[in-house]
Amino acid sequence: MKIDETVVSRAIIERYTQKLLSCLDVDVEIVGGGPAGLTAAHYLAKHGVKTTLYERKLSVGGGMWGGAIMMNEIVFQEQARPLFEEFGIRINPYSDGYYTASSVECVAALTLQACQAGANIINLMTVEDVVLHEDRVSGLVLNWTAVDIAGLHVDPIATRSKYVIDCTGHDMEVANILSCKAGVKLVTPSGEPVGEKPMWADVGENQLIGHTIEVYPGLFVAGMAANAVNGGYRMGAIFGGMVLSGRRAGELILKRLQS
Ligand code: 48F
Repeated sequence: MKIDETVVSRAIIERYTQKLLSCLDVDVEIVGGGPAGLTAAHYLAKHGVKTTLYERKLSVGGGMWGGAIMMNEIVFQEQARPLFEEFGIRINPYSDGYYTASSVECVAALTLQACQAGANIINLMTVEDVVLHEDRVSGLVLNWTAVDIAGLHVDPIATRSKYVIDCTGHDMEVANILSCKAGVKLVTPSGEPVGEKPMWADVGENQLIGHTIEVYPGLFVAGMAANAVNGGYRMGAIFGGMVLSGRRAGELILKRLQS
């Protein structure tokens, strides 16, 4: 077979354009492709929910790749074991109730499962704002990360969705944008993004499910963003809570969509 360069180019342009067009109006948009976002994307897509995940960087995985201090092993606790097993990850018991796994294998497995469940993952795209219609988050405002990094004055595009999940980690970017730009009150102790407390892994992990909530109509928070928005403790290098929180956000939204 003779390879025609223009066919290759056309295939990429056409297929990407089709994909992006199909993301303009969806059920759920997830901002951030760390462990929480990927788990939520997998859960929702698996249940037939039209889901898009936007990731600013070239690669999804967020803080998972580096384990802790760049040692690429992650630790999780007993409660999260069934989820890691469901993703097909090989897990190693460490000591009573603690498990380890390769961080690289975890990112690969979560990403593959989310894609194969039917979630659309759009990397290299930065969420720079939300669409706010009648006191409800109703979509996202997107621009290429390259435009953002270059500081170019180029207008963004906007999408529509029924729910958005802020999975942007410690920076809780979507909640911050909403609070700063719209000045609205969030369902947090202060009405604003509170900011995370110092490290207390046990308490932080236990707070996470309770902090995985709808903080404003149409906007859920999950993963580290959930603890950050609600003033929870950071839990450092343990990842069980991240996947459990991502799944929890998926469960809450699925219930809403079904009711
Ligand atoms: O930080 P990240 O991995 O968040 P997470 O899923 O997991 C937290 C853990 O990695 C770790 C921890 C464990 O105890 O505390 O920190 O809550 O992933 C967040 C992702 O969001 C992307 C960012 O590049 C990262 O991959 N992101 C952040 N802001 C934006 C964004 C944005 N405005 N638009 C698109 N992506």
